[in-house]
Amino acid sequence: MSEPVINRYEGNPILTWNDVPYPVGTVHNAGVAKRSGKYIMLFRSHKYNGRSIIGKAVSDDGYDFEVDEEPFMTPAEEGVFAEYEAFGVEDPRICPFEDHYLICYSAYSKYGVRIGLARTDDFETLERLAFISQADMRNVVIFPEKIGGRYVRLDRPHSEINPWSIWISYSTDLLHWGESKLVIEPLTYHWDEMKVGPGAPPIKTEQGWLNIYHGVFETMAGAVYRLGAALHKLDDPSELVGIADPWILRPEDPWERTGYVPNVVFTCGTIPESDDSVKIYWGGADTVMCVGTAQLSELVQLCIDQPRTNNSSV
Ligand code: BMA
Repeated sequence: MSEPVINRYEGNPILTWNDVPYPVGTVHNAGVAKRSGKYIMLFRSHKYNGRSIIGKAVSDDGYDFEVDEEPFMTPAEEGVFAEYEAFGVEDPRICPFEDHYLICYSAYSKYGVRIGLARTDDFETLERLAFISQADMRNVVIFPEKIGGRYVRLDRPHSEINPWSIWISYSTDLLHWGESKLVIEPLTYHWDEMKVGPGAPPIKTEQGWLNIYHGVFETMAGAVYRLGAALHKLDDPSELVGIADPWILRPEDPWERTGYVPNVVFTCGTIPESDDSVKIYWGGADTVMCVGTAQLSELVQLCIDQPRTNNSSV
């Protein structure tokens, strides 16, 4: 079985800390959106004190990005947001919803990591709306439309008992979430046996919601982060059509295998195009940004034709 459902762009890495006009040590785990024909990337960077901020870069073609002179989002300086963002803001996911872009980001503080929700219409100004989880929660993506009259999200609470898994939650106002239910568990002695988490916001296809997620396997040389694909039912995404058995991307290029955290490919965003192709963006080794393309129909078919046969973690 071959894995090249994703074709790496020959110009990778497409963005590094050298492209950033203010002092940072990394450029990774970026959310992406397409607005008025331009590709907007919100990327995470470590400052020289090890804490993270979010920068913005813009491109005409999705490959060649230019970074703004100043960071897009830094920890809030007052109020409740300041208290819970004191250690940094990380891993933004841009979730298009009607005329807005909802941004789910990880807020770190001495209390742990929780999810902040912000909104922008133009990527010039940003409005923080609320924290939409307690600690400890990471990796939240909001579906691009209401399902059954409610907002829906995939999320990833931490648990000491169950391996870290992908859950689904619902809301009527975007701010209060509940009715949470586990949907994808890591699978024992599989490439994602240690933990899984949502990656990019789900993509609507005729056969279901395509969820490109990350899975982690612990080795003698540390954890390896890869990407996988799952297909959720359109009218009830708590039900799965199938979870592809093989991974769709693994650390392979030198800048994915070595860097700040070795052996990591980690996605926070994709751009589905009108011709069935999808641009998938990922951080390499928590250090640089990369991109590749895949055919949406191939990813969907992989979930249907090569599903896991056993979905239990034990
Ligand atoms: C996860 C998150 C990501 C990071 C990954 C690999 O737990 O912290 O931001 O990319 O680890 O280090």
